[in-house]
Amino acid sequence: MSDDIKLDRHDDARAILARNDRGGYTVPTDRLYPFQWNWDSAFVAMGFATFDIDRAYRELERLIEGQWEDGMIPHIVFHAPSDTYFPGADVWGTRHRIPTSGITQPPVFGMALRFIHDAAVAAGRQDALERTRPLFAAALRSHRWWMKARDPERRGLVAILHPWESGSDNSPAWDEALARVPTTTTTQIRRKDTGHVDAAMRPRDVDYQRFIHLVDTYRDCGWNPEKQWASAPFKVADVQMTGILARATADLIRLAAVLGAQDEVAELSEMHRLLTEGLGRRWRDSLRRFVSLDLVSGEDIEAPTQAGFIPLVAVTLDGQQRAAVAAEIARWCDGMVVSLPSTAPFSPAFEPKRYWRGPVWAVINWLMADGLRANAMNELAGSLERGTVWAIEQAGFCEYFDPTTGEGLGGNTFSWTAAAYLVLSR
Ligand code: 9WN
Repeated sequence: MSDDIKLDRHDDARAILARNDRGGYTVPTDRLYPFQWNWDSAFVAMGFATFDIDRAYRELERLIEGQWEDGMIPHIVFHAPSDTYFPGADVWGTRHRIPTSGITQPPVFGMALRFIHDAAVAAGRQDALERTRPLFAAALRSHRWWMKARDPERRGLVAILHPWESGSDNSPAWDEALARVPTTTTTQIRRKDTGHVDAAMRPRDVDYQRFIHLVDTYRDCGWNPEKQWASAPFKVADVQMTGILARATADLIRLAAVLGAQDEVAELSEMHRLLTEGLGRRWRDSLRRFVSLDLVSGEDIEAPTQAGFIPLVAVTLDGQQRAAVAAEIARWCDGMVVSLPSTAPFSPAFEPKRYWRGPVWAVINWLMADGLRANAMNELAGSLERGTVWAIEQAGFCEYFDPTTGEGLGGNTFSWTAAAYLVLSR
């Protein structure tokens, strides 16, 4: 790695964010994803915070324009029409004043808010508290929604009702649970993604049939959370989602303290206790990682995906667990040009070019490095960060990378890859 030419791409990264700016919010990339996506925007906001605090706050402010009355922050906010993406606003049929999708995505929002607040304070911004306060209120409402709507049985684990919610759409983690979902749809499927990107790097048609079957089902529930919970044919208590929620909750506790919101500190601390205890019960010694729970079958989901390590952002491992995680990650990285593959290369499900079934994602490495560092595994964290920066410098700001070759894949000029570069190469 050290023999390659080192390229400084900070200016390029900022230029990508500027180019994908649509007026205070950032699209993930032009055409392929022409709206505001929830967790993309949270990562992007942190990227902005490295050089433009106002714009960082603005990204989150625009995202919560889509927040529902019940507190959910939708996974897509359709601020302006575009016909280059399927499924568009008409398919979702939701009733918010700005059209949105009807499902959510990982709540990186709380993490981003703390990151931006700290950056604002470090920059000596007098208006930091004033800017942070309403966003904190929105984040708190969304965390309450998560606990109520997605952990009604109080397991200390939040569930996804659609693979798109996980952000890891066609991960092998969902294969068994998704196989139970019928392929019939009332909505006509008109994929646009495969017109922008090679179909071999995208989810398959049968995945889309099931994705849209789920959208049809929940739209028929009028997007009511209780009805959806009762009729969901796909329901997974996801350790990646829960890990991010728990970590964001810890970040909100810190912000609540700074804002002098004592009742909220207590409320969030209870939430945090529930979630970290829930995660603790999902650790498996034999697999050397955490496992999600299929709430329809009651079975552990053992497919080896990156999700198994994400709880490190929220939980403190003991010495034995740390050694186990280090050994398991080394096994996944063995022989790879770029790590961490999103599916273990020794798994039969591994496909190095197909979306969430193998490729490396910069924002996943960002979370991984964060979690490893929080667990005092600094060397491994540094190596994942350097590997990510190197991959971007060699291949560009691609959506994801082939771990076996380092080739850049999917969409180009990707906002969250640019944000990851800005943050990880600081
Ligand atoms: C569906 C925008 C999003 C990311 C997801 C990624 C992909 C959408 C799609 O793109 O999902 O939400 O149409 O494939 O899987 O993580 O937020 O970049």
